[in-house]
Amino acid sequence: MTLELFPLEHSDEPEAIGPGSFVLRGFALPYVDEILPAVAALERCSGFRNMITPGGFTMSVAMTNCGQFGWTTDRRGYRYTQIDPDTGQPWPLMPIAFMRLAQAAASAAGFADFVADACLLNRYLPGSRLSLHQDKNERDFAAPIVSVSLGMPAVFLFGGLDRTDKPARIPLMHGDVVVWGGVDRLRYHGVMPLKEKPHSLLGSQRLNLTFRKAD
Ligand code: MD3
Ligand code: FE
Repeated sequence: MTLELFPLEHSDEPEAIGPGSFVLRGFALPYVDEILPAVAALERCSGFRNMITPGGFTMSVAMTNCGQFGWTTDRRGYRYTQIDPDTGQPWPLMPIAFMRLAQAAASAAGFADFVADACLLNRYLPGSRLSLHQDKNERDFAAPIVSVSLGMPAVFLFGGLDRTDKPARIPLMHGDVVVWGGVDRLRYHGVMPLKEKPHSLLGSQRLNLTFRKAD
């Protein structure tokens, strides 16, 4: 039997939170020094903005995208576009470091050959939240979604396939990566309002990068 010196502190193994979902604690840490300047560069082309839902509400999470496709919402609905509606230009190219991180994380969770064609970047400020929803604007639910958490910690809500299923609460910290696939791909999920606990590197914000195969 192996000695578990710090059983609650750390694990190098993917931690299953569902039959097809795995938390990789700290997996993105070696990539942070490449990711942050890349985010700063791409947001100079396509800046973070608070989008409007089809119901007319302004989202508290600010979003932008990179890659061939970007997720947007306005009064006309939720969809993926190749053009940033704010600039009239294509979304910024997906940085190579983003591609490598997404592919390595998917592979570590057992999803081989994941090639993301879309990366949605979510910026949370204290109080920002994401209410329970499903991600179903992608064409093919066979591919997983890879999400990277940076900056302030958040409590992720992991529900079921029915909106009324009671969600599990999963704390996500700076550097954590979650891979969501298989039978979990259409589970309801959300993020609790962000608490003010400034992060040493990112200050009073949380950044989440979600890699998808949209097309
Ligand atoms: C679970 N973002 O952008 S991680 C989203 O932290 C979104 O910003 C959250 O939900 C965030 O749509 C949560 C991403 C995530 C994405 C897809 C999922 C979690 C998922 C699909 C099924 C289950
Ligand atoms: Fe989502």
